[in-house]
Amino acid sequence: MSQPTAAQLDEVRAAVKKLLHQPDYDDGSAGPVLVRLAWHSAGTYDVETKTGGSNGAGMRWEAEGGDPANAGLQHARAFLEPIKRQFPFITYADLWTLASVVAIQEMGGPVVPWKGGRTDFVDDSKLPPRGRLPDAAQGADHLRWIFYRMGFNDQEIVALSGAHNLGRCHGDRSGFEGKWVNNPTRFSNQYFKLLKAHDWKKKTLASGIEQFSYIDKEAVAAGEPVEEVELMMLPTDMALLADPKFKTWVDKYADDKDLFFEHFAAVFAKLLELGLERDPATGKIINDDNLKEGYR
Ligand code: ZEM
Repeated sequence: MSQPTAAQLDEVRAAVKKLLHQPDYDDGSAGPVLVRLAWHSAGTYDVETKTGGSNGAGMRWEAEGGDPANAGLQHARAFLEPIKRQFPFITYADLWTLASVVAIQEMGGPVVPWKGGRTDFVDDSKLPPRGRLPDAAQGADHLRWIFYRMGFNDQEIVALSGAHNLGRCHGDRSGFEGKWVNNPTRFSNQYFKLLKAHDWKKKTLASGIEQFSYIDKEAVAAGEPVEEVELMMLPTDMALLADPKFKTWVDKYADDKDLFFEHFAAVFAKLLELGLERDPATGKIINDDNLKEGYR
């Protein structure tokens, strides 16, 4: 099947923009969960075996979509389904990744370069195994183990983690609860600033899950409900502070929003391209088994 034209892709971008505003969902935007969908679609990549990655859109199958690590991402896929139906020329794998870069930009973030041409698996025979995505209950060693496997370095791990400016944790999805920043639908470097600024206290949820919490006591004294002003960090977020090499980058990104935006755009683009080899002249993907086998 031929690639969508630039004009067709602009129509898809416009449709994604329109869909972001969701007054009845979470904090009023589909943006954060769309970003997480793209991240989890790509973050299964393994440099050694060259398996996983955003190509194929494997989360449509139970083996990948039903991975507990992907709980909640059916909401993101459902948001995009009408767009897929309206614009059948775009593959799911392209749509999921394109939607994330549109969302990031619309939420005030950087322009992330995006390239298309991904195909969709026609069955579930090529899905990556479960267990390749990070576990938030772990520390710095685990982060390195997971992200080095994708081909990222320490600086890139910290830059990517800045996506936790967006969205929230849902008790019924990951077991963790709450948001990292006060305005979770606005992309910024606030996550790094707050990570450094506050005295984060360990908090054990009723489920027994441990996370970190900060409550703005002045706001509570001024009458704000605690649920509104409580912010959270995952154990893996705290690991960025505790590990001296990660901390260097937390400091830089907290101080310099432009640097963070520049690095985030580069590393998020790299994430979305994991596993794709392109012809440098045409940009066409040249290592896609789906294409070899005559799939679209
Ligand atoms: Zn997240 N992430 N993530 N992340 N993430 C959650 C939510 C979001 C980790 C993690 O366990 C969790 C990256 C890296 C890592 C987003 C983007 C990116 C949640 C809450 C958890 C538990 C899920 C829920 O309950 O709904 C861990 C351990 C990471 C290792 C560093 C990277 C990289 C991301 C993109 C570049 C986003 C946008 C959300 C918010 C989703 C939403 O629905 O609001």
